[in-house]
Formats: sequence, C-alpha cells, structure tokens
Amino acid sequence: QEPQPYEGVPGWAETKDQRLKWFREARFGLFIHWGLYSAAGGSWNGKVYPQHYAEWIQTWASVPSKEYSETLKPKFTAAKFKPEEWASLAKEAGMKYMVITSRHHEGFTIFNSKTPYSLNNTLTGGTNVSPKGRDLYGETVAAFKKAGLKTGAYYSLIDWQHPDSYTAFKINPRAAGSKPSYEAFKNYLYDQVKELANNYGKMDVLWLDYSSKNLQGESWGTKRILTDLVKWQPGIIVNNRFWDGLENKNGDIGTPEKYVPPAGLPGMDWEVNHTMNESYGYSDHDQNWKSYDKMMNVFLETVSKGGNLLLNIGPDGEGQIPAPAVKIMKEMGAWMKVNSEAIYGTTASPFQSTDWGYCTQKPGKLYLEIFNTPANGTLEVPLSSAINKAYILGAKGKLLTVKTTANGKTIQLPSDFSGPKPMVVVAEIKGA
Ligand code: FUL
Repeated sequence: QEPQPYEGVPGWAETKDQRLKWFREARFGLFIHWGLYSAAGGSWNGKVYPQHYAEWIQTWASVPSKEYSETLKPKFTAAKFKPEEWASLAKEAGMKYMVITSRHHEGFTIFNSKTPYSLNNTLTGGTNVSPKGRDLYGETVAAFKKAGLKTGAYYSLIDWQHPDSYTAFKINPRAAGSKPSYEAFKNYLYDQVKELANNYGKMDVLWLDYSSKNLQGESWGTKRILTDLVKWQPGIIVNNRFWDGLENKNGDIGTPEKYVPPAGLPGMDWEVNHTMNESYGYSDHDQNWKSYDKMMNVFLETVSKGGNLLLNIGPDGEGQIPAPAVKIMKEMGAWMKVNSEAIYGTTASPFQSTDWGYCTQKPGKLYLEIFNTPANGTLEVPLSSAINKAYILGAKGKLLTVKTTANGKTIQLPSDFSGPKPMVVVAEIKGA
C-alpha cells in the first residue's frame, strides 16, 4: 500500500473509525453541483458543448473569467431556490448526507468569502456569486441540517480565475514574464477552507477536488489544511482528492467517479459519485437520463461491494432541480421506504457475483436484491450455511420455500410480487 502522505497529522488517522462511523452506516448521499456554470446550461453564445461535464463550460468554450462572470452572474438568480425542498426530497429518497459545491473549478464561491482576493478581485469584482445579501451555500447547509442530514462542502483546489493558481493561465493569459505566486494561491485555498470550516457550524465532509501529482502533491498545501481542519472540525471526513488526483488510496474515502469499481476498493472506505444524466452541472442539452432501473443497479452494486453512493443533482441557475432527477429520486425513495433495512448499516456481499442481482448483509441476515427474476421463479443462492427462514422484505409473515441443493440453496419466489422493484428477499442464517 502507498504511504499515507497525511500520516502524523495529529487527530486524523487514529480517529478514523470514530469519524467514519456514521458514513459507514449511511450508504446514500446527495451531491449538488451548483454555480455559475448552472446558468450557462451547457452552451456558450449559442454553441452547444456536448461534453459530459457541463460545469466545465468555461474551459470548453475558452471564456476569460471576466466575460464569463459578467455574462452569467445576472443569470444565476437563484429565484426559485428552495433549499428546504431540496432537503426534503433528499430525505424522501432515503439519503443521509449532502455535499454541495461551495466553489467549483471556475473559481466563484456560493458562500460569502471574506478572503482578500475574493473581495478585491480586480478581474471580476469579487468572487461570491450568491445574489446580493445571500449565502447560498450557508442556506443549503442550514436547510439540510434542519432536516437531520449530515452536510459537507465540495471545494475545488483547481481555480480557473485566481491569478496565482496553477491552471488559470489557460483561460486568462498572464502578462508576459509575470510568474504566479504559488504561496499566495496556497494561502487563498487555506483561507477559504478555514471560512467553510468555521462559519457554518458542524461540517461533516470536506470533499476537495483535486490535487495532481504533476503539480507536486504538497505544493497545494493540503497537509497544512488537514492539520488545522481536524482541529476546527474534529469529526470531519476528507476524501482522497487532497493528494494526487482522483484515483489513489489516500484520505479517508476513495471517490470513484461515475463508475462502480468491479472489485470495490479493498482496504479503504469509498463512495461512488454518480450522475443521473451525463453531467454534474446543469445542462439544457444533456437529456440522456438514466432509467430508475439503471440507477438502482448502480446503487445496489455499489452498496453490495461495500461503498456509498453520492448521487448528483445539477440544479439550474434559478435553483430548480431537473424534473427527471426529481422523479428518479422519488422512485428511489419509494423503494427505500420499504427496503432501507437492506441498505443502512449493511456490509458487502459474501458472493462474487450472481445472475439475479446483488446482495448485502447484516449479522445473521442476507438481503438478496433481485433484478433478474429467474423464469421458473427459483432463485439459486450459492450459500452453504443453513437458511432459517426466507421472506420478502416488508412481508415477514409469508415464508418462502427454501431447499438445499448440490450448489447451495434455492428459494422459491412469489409470482405475485407487486412492491417497488427490485424485490428484496431476506434470508435469515441459522446459528448466526
Ligand atoms: C471532477 C470535476 O472535474 C468534475 O467537474 C466533477 O466535479 C467531479 C465530481 O469531479 O473531478
């Protein structure tokens, strides 16, 4: 295993089990991408950028930061923003936590930052884009806390407009001969995280995105950030993008992006972040919505391999969540209402793979999530331990017939199942 670059940060590695307790039980959270890009909706000056990441529109269209913010600030109105509705939708879906983009790569915050650069930014006249007098990040976090969910901030280490950042020069050409001050940029990152961690009460997750090996790891100053972060927020969970990109085993949690790792991520906690269409940020042009069935497959595959799902929504510039996303979340919620016992607090499947679906477990119980019902209604379970009883989750009174075969067990499924799909069979294991 790679050495943890943060080993030795007091109050971090040794508190891991304690800090991750709720996360390991929660299994399901909401990711929100909301910023100026939401008001662009995937096109610039009439040209559609069909790439999957609409929140990258500034880069796709190569728009200098001044033009970008002057065009989008008036459109990013938040006129229909109702954070308490977002929170109740997440709760209805069965989600236990929420992470929102406090600042994405574009460099504009939706929280009130008093960092000198943010206030005096000569290029764009301040970087907070919340409509006057508001703190959209703070309002969102407060609403979700009120609804009983854990909350956290996505915060981008990449910044396309800060004159001292590593990446801004691509869009905002530097004056010939001038050199960025990486120290100033590191201080800016530190100061903004300090604000996020100190101005909004308890913070449960800091989701940094992302440092890169090519830019020499610690030159992002993330060790200093973590050292103080655990003092400000002793319960904080940090992801692996503090250090060396997207795919590494550092931090508290791994962050596979838009895919479920086939074998999970052995040896670490992890969370798949996934979209329901193609983009994280809102796009008028991305109507490639996945089906409820597909999202449930992603969800159950993830949980059955031991991970959490952080499911993304991209509200538009007015603060409206696209209707297809609301629909999927409500359908997932209807399933969770009956079946959340097969999710919360469960651990990974004991089976490599099955033809019929996925499996999660708790001591003494297996939960079989059935996506493909066998034609004869007989479910084959490659299990040697004896099954005490089997029933459909939510219908404990009606026992299913279990038989022992050469390959394990068979369970006879009911032919009249009418609940939300996938059907979940509970198998209680004898003696466990
Ligand atoms: C990536 C970002 O570049 C994407 O825009 C998105 O935020 C995703 C979750 O992480 O690294």
